[in-house]
Amino acid sequence: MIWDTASGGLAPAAQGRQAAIYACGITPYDATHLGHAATYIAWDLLVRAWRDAGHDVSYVQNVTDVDDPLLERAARDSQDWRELADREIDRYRADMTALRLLPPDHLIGAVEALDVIEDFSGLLADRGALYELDGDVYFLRSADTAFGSVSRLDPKQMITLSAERGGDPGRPGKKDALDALVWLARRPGEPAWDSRFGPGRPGWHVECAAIATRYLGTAFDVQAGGSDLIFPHHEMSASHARVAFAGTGGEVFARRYAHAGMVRLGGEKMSKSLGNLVFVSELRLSGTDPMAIRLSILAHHYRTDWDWTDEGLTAASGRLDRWRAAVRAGSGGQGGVAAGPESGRPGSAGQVASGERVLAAIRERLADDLDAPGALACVDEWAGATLAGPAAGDEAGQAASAWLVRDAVDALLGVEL
Ligand code: 5CA
Ligand code: ZN
Repeated sequence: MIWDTASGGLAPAAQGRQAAIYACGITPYDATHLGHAATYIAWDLLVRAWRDAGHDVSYVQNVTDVDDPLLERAARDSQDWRELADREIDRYRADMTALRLLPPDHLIGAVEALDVIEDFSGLLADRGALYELDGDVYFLRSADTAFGSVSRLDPKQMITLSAERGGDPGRPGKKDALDALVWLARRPGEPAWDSRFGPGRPGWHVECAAIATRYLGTAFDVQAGGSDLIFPHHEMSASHARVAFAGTGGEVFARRYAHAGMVRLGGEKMSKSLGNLVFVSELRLSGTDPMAIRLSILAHHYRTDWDWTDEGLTAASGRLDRWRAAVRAGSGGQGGVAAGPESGRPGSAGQVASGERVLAAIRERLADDLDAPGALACVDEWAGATLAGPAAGDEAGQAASAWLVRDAVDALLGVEL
């Protein structure tokens, strides 16, 4: 079960054997910070839980590799916007690999998907849901009777959030303050591509609506992002898709909308625009074990807002040391697959059961809205008991248990012990 923002309750994350998730990706104008890492680790837990449960998982992420903040940063630093994006995408991939996130099946940049976005926008035009304003093209939100069903906010709140998060509710000439930009006509000094709407570049929401539906189909299981994307971004993407695929019958866009809480620094949301950032790459360079970073994040439930602190990282390092010590102690100092229980030293029922209990408990906690803190507590309990001393005469059983816990923590929580 996962919390679904649109229905305001817990709901099964997948419907059948196939399970598909679209997670909004980065805008690559600065390095990956702990807030990004926390959000992507949440979806990584879902993907791991799905795989463990036997689903065929499709995982798609975009990269907003042309957008205002990227172009503004490139202009500020007098660098080529493509070079900036490429460098930050590489850094993002390296950070995610170090934190042991399973890569998406597709990581699609807006620029490489321009034809996909144009095709999708064409569907909106065919339905009469677009209009032009000084060469720019807007989506008529009145074309969608279900507009508002993701965020369930009232129009006043929507207008406030739209103004804060890249929208232009006050632009004169718009038919409705909440109509969203689908195609931005060429601006001097900015990149532009030819299209049926003239030279320009795509809007943000249509980018995700088009990429998600092209790679996952008209309907898929989960649309995921931080809670700052609930409105306008996820509302608009869903709305675009509902209009584009109206009349096709059946469900359109995501069945569930999953949102992660915001990671703060010093009480304020960690954000590129505020500049109060802790970068994953800098922590790694300073010698911090990526598994300690991952454990610091997993100590918080993904839906809560929380503060990144040095104390949290120190506590996670201590936990990592304890777990590793317990695996060493439990396995008699001979960890490693070759010497594992498969090599003909089956453990006794009692100790194996204790490993199996930990595995079952982690599975059960993750199935309950990705309760990582609950899963960590189960492993803590096992580590405490193991470090307290082996059951007399049961070293083989304890070793089997230790290997099972090590593998479960690796596969389900993504933490290498
Ligand atoms: N490219 C768009 C999505 S299509 C974008 O929002 N990019 S981003 O780089 O700004 O953010 C990438 C992801 O990190 C988004 O899901 C966003 O909600 C999430 N995020 C950003 N800041 C934080 C934060 N402080 N805490 C948690 N998640 C965050
Ligand atoms: Zn997105």
